[in-house]
Amino acid sequence: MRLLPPPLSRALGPGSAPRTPGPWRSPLRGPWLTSVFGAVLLAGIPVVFVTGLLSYAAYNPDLAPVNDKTPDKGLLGFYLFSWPTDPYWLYRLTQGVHVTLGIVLVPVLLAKLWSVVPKLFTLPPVRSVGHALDRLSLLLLVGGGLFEFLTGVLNVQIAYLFPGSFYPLHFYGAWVFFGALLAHVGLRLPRTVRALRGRDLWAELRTPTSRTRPEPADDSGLVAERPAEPTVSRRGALGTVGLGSLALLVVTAGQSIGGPLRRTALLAPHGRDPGSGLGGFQINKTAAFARIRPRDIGGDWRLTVRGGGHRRVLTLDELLALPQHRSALPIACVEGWSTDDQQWEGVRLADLAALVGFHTAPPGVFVESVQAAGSFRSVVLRDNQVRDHRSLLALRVNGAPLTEDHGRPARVIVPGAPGVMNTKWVGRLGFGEAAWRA
Ligand SMILES: Nc1nc2c(c(=O)[nH]1)N[C@H]1C(S)=C(S)[C@@H](COP(=O)(O)O)O[C@H]1N2
Ligand SMILES: [Mo]
Repeated sequence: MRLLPPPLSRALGPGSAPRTPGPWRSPLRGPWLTSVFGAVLLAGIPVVFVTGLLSYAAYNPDLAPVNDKTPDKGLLGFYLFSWPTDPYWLYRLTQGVHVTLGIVLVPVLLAKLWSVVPKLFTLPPVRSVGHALDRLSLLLLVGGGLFEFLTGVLNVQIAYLFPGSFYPLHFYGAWVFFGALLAHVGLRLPRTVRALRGRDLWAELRTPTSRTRPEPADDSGLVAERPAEPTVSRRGALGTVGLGSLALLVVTAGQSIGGPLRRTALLAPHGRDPGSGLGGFQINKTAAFARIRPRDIGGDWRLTVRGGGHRRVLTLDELLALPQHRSALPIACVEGWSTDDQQWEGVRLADLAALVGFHTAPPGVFVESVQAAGSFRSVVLRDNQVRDHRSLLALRVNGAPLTEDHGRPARVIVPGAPGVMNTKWVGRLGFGEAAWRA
C-alpha cells in the first residue's frame, strides 16, 4: 500500500488514509502540532491587526491629503474615528503592542508554515471547486502573512527595500491577510478544536524524544507517510519556538517600555544610547538628515501663524514672551520605539490659535516645518488635539532650549498621538480647514 503514489492510495477509499509523501518525513508534523501553532497565532494576530488599524486611525487620515497615506482606502476606512489625546501614552501602548507582538509572533508563524509545508506539494493540486477555493485562500493567507510580517519588520528596521510607500502596502496587505485568515479559521476551526482535544498538551510536554511517536494517520495531509526517527520531541519543538519568541520579546520590548529596559532593546535600529545630557533621548531624523540649513532655524527664523483671515509673524523672543506651559509627554513612533516622558516647555497651541482670533473652541491646525524636502515635514492636527492644554509648540525640553536635532527652535508635541504628529523645525501654523484644503 505504501508503495502506491498518494493520489492512488487516496482513491482506494476510507481504509487508506493518505499520508504525506516525499521528502517530508518529520514525525512531529500532524494536525495537533499545527493546531497548537495555529491557536497561538489566532490569539495574537487579531491583536496585531486591530492595533495596526488603530495606528492608521491615529494619523487622522480623514482630515487632509497631507495625513492620508492611503488615499484610495474607500470602504476600508469605515472605522476611522477622532484619535483621542487621553491617555497621553495611548499610541505608545497601542503601537508598542503592535510592533512587539508582531515581532514576537515571527517564530510561531515560521513554525506554523514549516508544519504545513507538505500541503503545498500535495497532488493533484486541485481536486474540486471547493478545494480550489480553499487553496486560493491559503495562497492569500500565506502570501499575505509573509508580506505583512516582512514589510512590518523592514519598516521597523527602517530598511525600505519594498517598492512604493509602506503605508498603503501594509494597510491593504493587512486586509487581504486578515480576510484570508477569517476564511481559514472558518474552514479549519472544527478540525483544529478536534486536534487540540485529541492530545494532552501537558502530557506532550513531558514526553521525551525517545517516546515521541508520529500522530495517527488521518486525512489532514500533514502526517508523514514514512516518518523518520524523531530527533526532537514535540516538547523540544514547542520549546524552541517559545524560546525564540521569548528572546525576540526580550531584545525588542525595551524600545517601547523604556526606562532601564531600553538597554535590552538590542534589535532596536535606533540604538540603545540616545546620547547623554538633557536632550539625550531618541532622535529619529537629525537636522542634517532632514537637510535643515542653520540659517533656516537661526536668528532670522520666524513663526507665521495664519487662520480666520488673520496672519501673525513672531520671532523666537516674542514666542518666549507668551505664557509658557509645561507638559510631560513621550514621543512614540510608528516603528515601535518610544521615549520616556520628557519635560516639554512652550506655548499652548490653543494660545497660538487665539492670536489669530480663535479664542474659544479653536479648529484643527496645519503644521508646516521649514524642512524643504522629505516625508513627514507637515501634518494636520485635529481640533481635539489643538484644544488639549498639554499640546504645545515646544521651545524647550528638559530645562534647556531644543537642540538642533530635536527641532530647534520650535516643535509640536501632542498627547496620545504618533510621533509623526510632533513636527520639528516648525515654520508655519495654519488654523482652520482653509489652511490645508487650499
Ligand atoms: N520636520 C520633521 N518633523 C518630524 C519628522 C520629520 O521627518 N521632519 N519626523 C517625525 C517622526 S516620524 C517622528 S517619530 C518624530 C521623531 O522625533 P525625534 O526625531 O525627536 O525623536 O518626529 C516627527 N517630526
Ligand atoms: Mo515616526
